[in-house]
Amino acid sequence: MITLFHHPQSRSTRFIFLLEELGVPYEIHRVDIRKRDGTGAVDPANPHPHGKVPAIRDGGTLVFESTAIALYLTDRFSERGLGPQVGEADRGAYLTWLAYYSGVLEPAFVSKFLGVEVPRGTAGWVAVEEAMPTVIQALSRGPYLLGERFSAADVLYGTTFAMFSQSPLMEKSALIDAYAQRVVGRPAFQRALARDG
Ligand SMILES: N[C@@H](CCC(=O)N[C@@H](CS)C(=O)NCC(=O)O)C(=O)O
Repeated sequence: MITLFHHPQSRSTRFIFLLEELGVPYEIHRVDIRKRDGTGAVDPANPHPHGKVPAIRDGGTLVFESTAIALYLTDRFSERGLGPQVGEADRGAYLTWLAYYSGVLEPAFVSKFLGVEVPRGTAGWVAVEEAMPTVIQALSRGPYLLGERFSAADVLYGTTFAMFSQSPLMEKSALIDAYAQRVVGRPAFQRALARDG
C-alpha cells in the first residue's frame, strides 16, 4: 500500500491524480506544511527531510521530489502503462521530460515568480520564455508530451499549465491551454480533486 504525504491544493494534489490514474491502492496521510503567509509548520509526522509535500512511503521505501515519485510509481506499477519502461522507445523522452520539469521548468517559473532574472550561461535552467517554446514544440507533435501516449510527465506539466495559464507568468498559448484542459479534464483528475481535502 502506498502512503501519500499530502497537503490540500499543493504539489501533492497531482499525486492523488497520478495514483487515481494508476488505479492502485493508496492512502492519504494529511500533513501540515509551512506556508508563504507565515501560517503552518513542519509536521513531525511528515518523513520528508524538509517538511515538504509530496512524499510517498511504499513499505520501507521513502521517496520524495515530484519527478522521483512520478518515475518510482510508473516503474513500480509498470503494467499500468503510465511511463515507458527501460527498452521501450519513449523511455529516453520520458526521462528527459521528467528531469526537464524539475531541473528547468519549475526553476524557470519560480525565478519569474520571484522576479529573479535567470543569469545567461551560468544557471542550470533558462527563462520561462526560452523553456516554453521547447515544450510547445513537443506538444505540437501530439496530444501529449510523448505523442499519443499519456504519461506521468503530463500529470506534472498539464497541472502546472492549468494553474499558470491565466497568470502573467505565462504567455497565452491556445495549444498549451488545450493541452492543460485535456489533462485536467481526465476523470482521474476530477476524482483527485474530490479527495484533495
Ligand atoms: N521540489 C519539490 C518541491 C516541494 C514543495 O516545495 N512543496 C511545497 C508545497 S506545494 C511545500 O511542501 N512547501 C512547504 C515548505 O516549503 O516548507 C517537489 O517537487 O517535490
